[in-house]
Amino acid sequence: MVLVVIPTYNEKDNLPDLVRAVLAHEGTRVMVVDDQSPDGTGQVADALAVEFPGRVEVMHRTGQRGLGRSYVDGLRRALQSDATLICQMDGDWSHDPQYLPAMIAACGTNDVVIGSRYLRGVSVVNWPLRRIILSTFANRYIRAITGLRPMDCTSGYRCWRREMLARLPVAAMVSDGYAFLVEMLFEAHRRGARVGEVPIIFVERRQGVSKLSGSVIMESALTPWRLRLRSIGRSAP
Ligand SMILES: Nc1nc2c(ncn2[C@@H]2O[C@H](COP(=O)(O)OP(=O)(O)OP(=O)(O)O)[C@@H](O)[C@H]2O)c(=O)[nH]1
Ligand SMILES: [Mg+2]
Repeated sequence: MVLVVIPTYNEKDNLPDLVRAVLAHEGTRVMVVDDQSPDGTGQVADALAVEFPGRVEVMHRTGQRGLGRSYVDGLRRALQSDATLICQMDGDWSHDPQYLPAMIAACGTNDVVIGSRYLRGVSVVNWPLRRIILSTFANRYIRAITGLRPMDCTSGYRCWRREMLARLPVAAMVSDGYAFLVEMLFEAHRRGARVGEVPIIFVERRQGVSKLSGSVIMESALTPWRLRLRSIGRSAP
């Protein structure tokens, strides 16, 4: 069974079609991790759970909201299920479910597979030039400082082999946003994970608003250095 974890914050217009598109692939289930979205995404997700019994689960988070925290909670709960593969995907259609079969197949020879925007040049649609430059620069920067090899270390579209994910100290991770994604990959790399990449075409969100903020960018700039120091300080368990 493949469990797809989708963190959501104000994605009510995107979620129903997205969940249906994921579930169209045999052997998949969905876990929506909602942070009490003011737009009622949580209720939309509950309705989907009723519509697809046993295939859609909803986690309603309370307390401090955040993408990294939602991943921590969602992935830990996912590890309690019997899923053999655990995927993470944004809820805004930037990560098209059509790529799931290729990513799942690539998990045959990899411990984690990234849905990558930068394998064949830049495959991003509807991003302003400055955001493309920021993202490609960020990836070069991350590779240079951390020693990670993938072309897209900040993609949130990933498929993990359960055993690999279970070895990561997910609960101990402190960063949020993109930095959290880099930290996960870094911890996997330190543990000898085979990291694969599958090309995707990333399309900027159709509806809703972006949550990219200055503090997210600042955290992303500092995290690679923190990870590098960590790898000098101690070896991975
Ligand atoms: N649970 C939860 N999900 C979040 C939070 N912030 C963002 N998300 C979700 O995480 C995914 C990625 O967030 P986005 O806002 O799309 O981030 P982005 O892709 O960098 O920015 P966009 O340009 O808006 O697409 C989406 O599914 C969001 O709904 C949060 O605080 N909590
Ligand atoms: Mg997005």
